[in-house]
Amino acid sequence: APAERRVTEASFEALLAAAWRRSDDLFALVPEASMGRRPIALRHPFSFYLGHLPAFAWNQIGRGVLGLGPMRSDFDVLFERGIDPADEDGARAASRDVWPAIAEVIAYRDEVRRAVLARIPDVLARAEDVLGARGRILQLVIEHERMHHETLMYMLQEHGAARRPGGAPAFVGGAGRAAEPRHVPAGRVVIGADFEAIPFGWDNEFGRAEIDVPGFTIDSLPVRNGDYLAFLEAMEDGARAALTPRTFVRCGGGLAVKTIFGPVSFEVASGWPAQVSGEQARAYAVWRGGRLATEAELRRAAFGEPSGGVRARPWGHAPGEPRHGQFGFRGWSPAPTGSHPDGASAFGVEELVGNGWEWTSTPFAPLPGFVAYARTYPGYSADFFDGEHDVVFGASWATDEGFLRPSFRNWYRRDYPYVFSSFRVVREEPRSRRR
Ligand code: AVJ
Ligand code: FE
Repeated sequence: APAERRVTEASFEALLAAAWRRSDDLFALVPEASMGRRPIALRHPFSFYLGHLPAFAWNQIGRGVLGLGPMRSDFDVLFERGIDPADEDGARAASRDVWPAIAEVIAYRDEVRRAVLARIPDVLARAEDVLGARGRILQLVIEHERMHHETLMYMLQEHGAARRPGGAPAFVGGAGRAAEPRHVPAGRVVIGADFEAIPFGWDNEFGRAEIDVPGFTIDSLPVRNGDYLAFLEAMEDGARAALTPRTFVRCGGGLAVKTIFGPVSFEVASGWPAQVSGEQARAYAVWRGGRLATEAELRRAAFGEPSGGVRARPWGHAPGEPRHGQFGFRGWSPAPTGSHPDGASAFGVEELVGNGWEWTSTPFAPLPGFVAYARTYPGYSADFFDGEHDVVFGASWATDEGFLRPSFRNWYRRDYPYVFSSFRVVREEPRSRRR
C-alpha cells in the first residue's frame, strides 16, 4: 500500500540522516590540519573516508542497484575502496600523496546525499532485486557508514589528538574486576541466518554452519591492561617489543595508554580490556596455560542457554541499554571490566558484546552455502577469505548497536594492533566435563 511505502521511505530517510549526522560529528573531531594525515600507515588518510562514504553510497545505490551513471566519475573511482595491505611497503605502493581539496569532497558528499534521498522511492520499487528488495541496499550503505565510524575512531586513537566534543564525559577509569572461570556445557551452535528472516545482513551472515561445541571453561571477563602488563614484565627483554600493545606508550616518564584524546595514565586504563593484535592475544593465552576461544565457543557462551535455547542478546531478548554493555558510542573509551554485570550471558560470562571486540582462533571463512553479493559488492567478504584474517566477536564502544545481531560477523588481519579488539582466555576441561 502507498501509505506503508511512505512510512518505509520516511524511516530510511531518518536512518540515513542519523548515520550522516554521526559521520559529520565524528569528522568534526579530526583537527583540520590532521585531515591529510595517515595515522595508520596501512590505511588511507582521514580525508579519504570523507570521500569514501559518499562514493560507496553512490556506487552501491546509484550505479549498482539502479543502474544510473556516475555522480562524478573521477571521485566515484578514486574513493571506491580503502586499502588493506599486508605491510607498509604495500601501503606505500597503494597510497598517493595528493588528495582532492576538502571543500570539493564535501560538495561531492552533499550531492550524493541529495541524490540518495531523492532515489529512495526508486530503490524501494526494486522488489525483484536481491539488494533492492526491502531496501537492503540502503541498509547496506547505512551499515557501511557505521562501520567506518569505528574506523575513524581507531584512526583517531592512533593519532591521539581528537578535539574534545562539547559535554564529553570524563573517562571512567579504575582497576576493573578480575576474570573468573565459567563452565559452558557442551552444546550445538548454529552460525548463519535465513536470508528472509532478517531485514538485512552482509553476505557472510548467510549460509549455515552447525557446530557441536564440547564443554569448555572460559574467563568471565576480558584480559585487562593490568593483566597484560604483568605478562609483558614476565617476558624476556628480546620478546617484549613484539608483544607490547600498540596502545601502551611512555608519557612524562610513566606508562600511559592511548585514547582518541591522547594518552591517559596507566592507572586510569589498567582495568580496561587490553587492546592487542590477535597474535599478541594468542601469546598471552598460551602463557596463562590456555588458548583463544573459537568463534563457535564465543557464540555459545553469548547466546546459548543451559536448556538448549538461543537468545538474541547475551542478556536475553531485550534491546541493549547502557547497563548491558559499552557499545553504541555511549562513551569515548572502554570501561573498566566488570562494569556491566547486567549484560551477563546465561552462563555468567560478561561483556561478550561491548567494551571491545574479541579475537578468536577462527580464520575468517565462508559459511557453507555462502553466496557473495555478486552484482554490487563481490569482494566485501570474499577478498578476506585468505587465511590471514581471524573472526573477531562482540562489539566495542564505537560499534553501532545494529551490529549486535547474532548473525553479524567481523574480522581483522590477525597482526593488526590498531582495532578495538581484546580477548579472553579459554581452558580445556577434563574429558569427562567436555561432553
Ligand atoms: C568488516 C570491519 C572488517 O572496516 O575493515 C568497510 C568493513 N569493508 N568498507 C573494515 C568494510 C569495506 C571492514 N570490516
Ligand atoms: Fe569501506
